[in-house]
Amino acid sequence: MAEPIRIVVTGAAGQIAYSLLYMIARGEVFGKDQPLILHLLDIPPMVGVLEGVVMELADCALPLLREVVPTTDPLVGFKDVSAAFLVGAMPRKEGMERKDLLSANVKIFKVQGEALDKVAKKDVKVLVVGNPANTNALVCANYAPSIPRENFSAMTRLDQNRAASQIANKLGVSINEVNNIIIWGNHSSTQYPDAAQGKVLVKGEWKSIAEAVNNDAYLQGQFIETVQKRGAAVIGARKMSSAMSAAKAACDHMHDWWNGTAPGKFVSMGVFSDGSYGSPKDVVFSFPVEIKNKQWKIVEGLAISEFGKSKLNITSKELEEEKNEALSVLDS
Ligand code: NAX
Repeated sequence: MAEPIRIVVTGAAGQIAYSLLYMIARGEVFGKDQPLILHLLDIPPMVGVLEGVVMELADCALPLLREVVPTTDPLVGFKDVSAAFLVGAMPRKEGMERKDLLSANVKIFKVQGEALDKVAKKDVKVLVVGNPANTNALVCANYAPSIPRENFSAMTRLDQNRAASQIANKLGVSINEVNNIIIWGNHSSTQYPDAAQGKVLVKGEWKSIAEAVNNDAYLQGQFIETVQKRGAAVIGARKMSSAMSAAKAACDHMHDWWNGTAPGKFVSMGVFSDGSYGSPKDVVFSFPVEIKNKQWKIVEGLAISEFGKSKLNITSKELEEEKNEALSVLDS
């Protein structure tokens, strides 16, 4: 069997981590023959809860899990890690403005970027889940200059999974018969879920989703709104934000980054923009990507409709604003 690799989950005492840690430790991301050492990072008030999580992981009796390292010190949490799930973040509290949330999180991701820079493996793969995920990933990467910035990404896979599930349901097919739906831009309500490029398997043949659904009003209206507002709908029903589905999406994201995508298939990831599709450069923007040898590549040459372009402009503008706000917090 291979040597164990070290994986860190931050926000390890929180609700997403509660599902995520189990999925990782079962081998669903790095493979069923890859032993793991899990680092659990949270903040000092959560030490007691963290102890409970450590006990439960032990009680799961998982053969791949060689060691668990609970800590509140980022320099211990990030030491020698090969992959990092940055889930922990300051939650939005009542009366808090978006700016206040951004400001609190920018500071957290600065500290974590610096710690990754100092002690993580230089080829570490970093997935930011904590919101505002795209801008947090940008900040984190900027404070880890010795790690290539291609190694930092933000999660829009939950949005992609939500979108695929809507389409599968609409067409009465199973989820693995729906491919290549794209989430463009920010993981926020300005994101553009784009099913037009997607494919669906109908009677043994891959067809365009636009053709199979044959209802532009739905694809440009209800479908987009449902995906954009799904997080709020879950909170409305559960009184807590998405956790199980967020953990599954984080696993899907890292799994595909680690193992690659099948030929002809692409997935959405928030990555550093090179200006593709008219997006602003140097923000973390969700694109369709193909992955080979743990390297992602933006899928180029897709046709974007006028409707799509207007949606891309909205989310681009928001990401630029967030970036400027983050920079002003860091300068102050
Ligand atoms: P919880 O509040 O249950 O857990 C967050 C945990 O992070 C807490 O245990 C807290 O103590 C810890 N934490 C706070 N600051 C920390 C720091 N500096 N270092 C380490 N740990 C720290 O939130 P949960 O429901 O698990 O959600 C976590 C984050 O995911 C939130 O920011 C949330 O907005 C974001 N989400 C992102 C999604 C995405 O698709 N990108 C979807 C799901 C989720 O809403």
